[in-house]
Amino acid sequence: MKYILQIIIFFSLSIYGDYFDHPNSQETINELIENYGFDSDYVEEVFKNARKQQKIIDSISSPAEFTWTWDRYKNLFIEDKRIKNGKKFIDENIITLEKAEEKFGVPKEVIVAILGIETRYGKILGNYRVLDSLMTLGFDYPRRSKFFKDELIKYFLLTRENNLDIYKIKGSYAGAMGYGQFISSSYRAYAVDFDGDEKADLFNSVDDAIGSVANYLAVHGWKREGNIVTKLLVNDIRNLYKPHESLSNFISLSFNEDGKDVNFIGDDNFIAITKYNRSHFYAMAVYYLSEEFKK
Ligand SMILES: [Ca+2]
Repeated sequence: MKYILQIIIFFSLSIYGDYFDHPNSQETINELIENYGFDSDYVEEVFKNARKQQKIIDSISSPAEFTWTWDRYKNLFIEDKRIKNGKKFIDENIITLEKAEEKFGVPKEVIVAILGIETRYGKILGNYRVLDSLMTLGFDYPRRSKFFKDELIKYFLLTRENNLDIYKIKGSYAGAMGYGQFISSSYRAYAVDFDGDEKADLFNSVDDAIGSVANYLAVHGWKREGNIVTKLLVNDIRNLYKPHESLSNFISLSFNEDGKDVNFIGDDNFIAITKYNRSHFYAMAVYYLSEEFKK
């Protein structure tokens, strides 16, 4: 009897532990109804159907980019299968990739490296309902609550504008979606239609995904023909970058590779990649993977 009671309590909590009555959600609920014109019954239903997922909070608290060593991170992303599938992806999408390279100035290898690192070229789009991720992080993760509450509002808008099912879309623990793992605000701002059907669809259109990644980088400072990183053979930036070249943005980087410190200069295009994901590990992995495709 006691055991059955525990089961009943467990299921009650998981069914009724919704976000409509959550003490932190009221302001966002009002904003959606009053500022953005969503129907109050619809908002209530959506908030009641969202689920808190502890795994989401656990995952965001220890991201690989900031807890792993560079060697471990690099080995995860720069490996044979991902390289082989990336080359295959380039062959299969060469016309679209060349069109994107021409229009946005971003090399095809870089676009494909990002898609490969984000989702294995669209194979793994994430297992969390975006709705649950944004509610959990918006209302139960105080450290970044403002950011994720804002993304939740953008998610409501995105699903309305693009006629998407707000309950069904899945993504990363942080609410990133589709081939290139765009969060809602990025999707609305930088996704482009690149296959000509007048809709930016980052879930089903490979062409739109390719164009949107390139557009994102172009908007965030990518320079056509620019550098990503330069490996330093001497540990002295001044020998390479003379004052007359000071117009270029760059950052100095140091990575421990196989027990040795290796120094690089990260140039404008490295910085542009960090706007996609602010981790230096991430940007360096994109660079390494893109170079593998050229071999
Ligand atoms: Ca399209």
